[in-house]
Amino acid sequence: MADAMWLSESVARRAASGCTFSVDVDRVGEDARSLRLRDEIVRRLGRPIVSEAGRANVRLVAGVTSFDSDEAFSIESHDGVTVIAGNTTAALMYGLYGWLRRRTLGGTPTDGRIVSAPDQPIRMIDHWDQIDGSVERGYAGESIFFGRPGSNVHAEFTGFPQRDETDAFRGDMDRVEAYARFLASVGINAVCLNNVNVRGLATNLIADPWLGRVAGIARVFSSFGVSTFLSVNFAAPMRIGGLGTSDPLDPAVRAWWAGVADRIYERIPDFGGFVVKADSEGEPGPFAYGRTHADGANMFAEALAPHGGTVIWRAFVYNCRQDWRDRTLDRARAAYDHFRELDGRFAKNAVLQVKFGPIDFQTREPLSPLIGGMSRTNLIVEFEITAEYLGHQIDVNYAVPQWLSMIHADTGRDDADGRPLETADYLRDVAVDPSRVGYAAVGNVGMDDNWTGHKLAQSNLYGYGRMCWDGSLSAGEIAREWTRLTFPEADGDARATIERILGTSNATYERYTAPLGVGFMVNRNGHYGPGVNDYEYDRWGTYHYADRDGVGVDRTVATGTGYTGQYSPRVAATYENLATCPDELLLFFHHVPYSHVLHDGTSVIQHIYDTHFAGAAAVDDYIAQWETLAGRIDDTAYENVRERLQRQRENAIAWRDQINTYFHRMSGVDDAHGRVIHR
Ligand code: GCW
Repeated sequence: MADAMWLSESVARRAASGCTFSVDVDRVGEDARSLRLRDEIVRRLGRPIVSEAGRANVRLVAGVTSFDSDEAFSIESHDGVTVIAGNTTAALMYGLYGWLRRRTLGGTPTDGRIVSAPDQPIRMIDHWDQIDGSVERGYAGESIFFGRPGSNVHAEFTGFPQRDETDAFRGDMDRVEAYARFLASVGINAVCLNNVNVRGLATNLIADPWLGRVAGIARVFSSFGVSTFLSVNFAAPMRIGGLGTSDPLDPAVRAWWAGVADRIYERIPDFGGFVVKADSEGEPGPFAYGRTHADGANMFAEALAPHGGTVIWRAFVYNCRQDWRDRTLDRARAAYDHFRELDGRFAKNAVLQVKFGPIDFQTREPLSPLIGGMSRTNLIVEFEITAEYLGHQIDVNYAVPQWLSMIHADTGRDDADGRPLETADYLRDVAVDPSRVGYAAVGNVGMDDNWTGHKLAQSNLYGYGRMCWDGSLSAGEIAREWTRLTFPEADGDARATIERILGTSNATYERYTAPLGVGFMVNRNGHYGPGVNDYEYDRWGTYHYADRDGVGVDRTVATGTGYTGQYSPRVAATYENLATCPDELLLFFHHVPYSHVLHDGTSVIQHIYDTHFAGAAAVDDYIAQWETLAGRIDDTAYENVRERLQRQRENAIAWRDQINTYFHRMSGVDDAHGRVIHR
């Protein structure tokens, strides 16, 4: 039986104990959702629903507020009666979970009113799940949606053998339902089921017979207010449609996609739309026909528009056949170079999805210059919850501090009153359709008992959802909430220990891995563990250029690749100038000698040694702190993290020693404190 994530049934029941509910959703015609809402109260909370509101002490009322948002809710309590109100049943679901969370955290005033509305209209999880049951960059077991044809994994979870070899679906709808509940409970409202690399039979998910199975999953999500998207293959008209071209301006191709969309919406009336990775890392796209990304995106937009659907077009486009010998090439420039000139040319129901940084979800990157560079385009900022570059859910890494720093970063643009716009507000400012902007993140769950492999990695999924809803929360507040909801049995000290580990974990990981924003010194392909030169002479465009004198990538306008020039003058000046460039991004923007002195007075080489020793030592400290929790938290969670911390320790030592030795050999400079650096 799978482990519960936050707000387990027993915790939720405790929060609702003694309450009687009434549900008034008559003015909202969303039957599946109101059934679900009632079911959540009766079955999950074990509480009765009474027909007369006057006899209930918790009253859920839809359709009576004047909120702008159909997802906003209010919770108002007076004299022992609580009214949860919103425009729609989905809003009531958020309200119910918000109320349960507040009750559990001890934050519900007995008298008073709170109103809560989401910061971002699109709050999405992208799955990189494949129909053979594997998950690209997944570290928590097989896909919760798809199962390997022919494997008995499928039979084990459904209780019946697969009907035929082409049935790629796992069919474990209890798991899907539990997942949908977790997502709804933190306010996620969209999910894409399959990997953006749409290979082989996955191309067929948009058509019968598989579409029917997709619809079954979509119905569960929809009942929780979550709409379903599919990733599609740009070349599908040729691969499965029998056409001789996939040219986005060809009328037959457009008609084919329109037909696909029509059939999907017959089955899934609230289908979200398509996610497309095109002309990226070998995936097909409009370039084959001399067309632009806007031509490609707008073709899908046209097919989806009659149904209210959205196409999400990824901006992760770069030359992955780069020649390392050519130092003028710079992968960081790619997204801006490709998409800036297309600003204003995307349809109203098209959204450009931009990774938060210009490279690829590294431990430290600046905000992508496209976020700030566009002025008339719907944008989604993309994050990666699955810990591809952040320790594979073996190393503890609560990444919320990093993501928050991205949504609060200065985009370099100003609002009408001349105040700098942070990411969240900027998205609204440049939207063509303000209901079509937001955040997406690659999910981190799988079939592992605890969903995320590392118990503490659940905090990232939770934290991402909370951040999408309320960007004003701090990383510490989110960690506190998650710890309390997840370890209800733990005493205050135990919880403080867990929060301390979470709160420092992202910085710790950064310390023992690649220094000062240089990035990508990872093991080739797998991306776990050190591989200082694994990408140095390769085609992927991610280099550190270390030599005997110095290290880093010169991305300045004055002497480098000119990348800094993609930012607005204010932001560009900060990065261009060695004196103002933040130390943590120094090697991202500049090639400097090892003797270069950082703002804290340490040289670059000494900083590398210091942080690598400190990072590895912090892991020993985590182990000692964790061991104090034995018997004070759930045993399974305790053992899971204890085991992962041992593996993290090995990883941290490998990083520390390889990085320190590499830079010692390169620079010939000894550690000022005489610690062991292997020769
Ligand atoms: O970081 C890279 C990953 C690929 C991924 C790609 C992307 C889905 O290594 O596995 O492919 O990003 O975002 O498209």
